[in-house]
Amino acid sequence: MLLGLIIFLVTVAGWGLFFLKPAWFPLAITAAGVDWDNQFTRTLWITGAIFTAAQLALVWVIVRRRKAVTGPAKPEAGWLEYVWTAATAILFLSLAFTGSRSWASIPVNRPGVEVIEVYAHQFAWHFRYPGPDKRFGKTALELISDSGGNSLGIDPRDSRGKDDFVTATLRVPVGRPVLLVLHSRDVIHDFFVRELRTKQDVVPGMEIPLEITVEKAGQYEIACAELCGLGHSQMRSLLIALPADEYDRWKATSGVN
Ligand SMILES: [Cu+2]
Repeated sequence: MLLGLIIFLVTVAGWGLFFLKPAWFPLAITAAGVDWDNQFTRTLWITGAIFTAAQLALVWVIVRRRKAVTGPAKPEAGWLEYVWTAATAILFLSLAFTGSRSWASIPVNRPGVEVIEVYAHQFAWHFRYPGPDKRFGKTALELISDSGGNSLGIDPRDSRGKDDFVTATLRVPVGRPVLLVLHSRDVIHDFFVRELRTKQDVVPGMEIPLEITVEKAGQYEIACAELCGLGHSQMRSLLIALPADEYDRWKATSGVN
């Protein structure tokens, strides 16, 4: 009986956490993020209902067992096994299908989208903008010099890079897509912004594209979500989403930041 009570209380506590939401996600700031949240909520409602039904059935069985059951055991209902196995399979496949549809809606490498380069290294983030010519200058590993103020290894001989500028916070325009191209110069890092609902590994030797369209102005924390060394917990920056006209003004005046 005590066990039945404990199971019942655990179930009620589960409902409480779901409905009262003492701790929950911050609001999503992209259309894709809202879509994933809806998918998550749908999944939680369905699995929550099944969880509740299963827990209550368990409580019922525990309570009922106290009234001594005697007599010959009933034969098992084989068809029931088929029913719940098939129902579970259909349910999970439909959730996987709707989920994969919403994941597949992420755009990849569309032409004409503004590119911003993201550089991760132990233990900081840098962001490079191409300047008015909209082209990035070359970079080279051997040119990297933290003490010389060139932590990305930008090649000063490449004229395309003359107007590039590098910032310590990531500014993006609201309502306009930008393509982040992620680089790491040392170990694996992970670009994580809770409000984007996105975690993307940043792998040395690779250029990883990540398109985002932020719909809500504000400041959001960028954290590294891959344990990358002793300073990992300090590896943070800010994503600042500005109204598009303000962003354009900022960019126009940001040869030096
Ligand atoms: Cu890290």
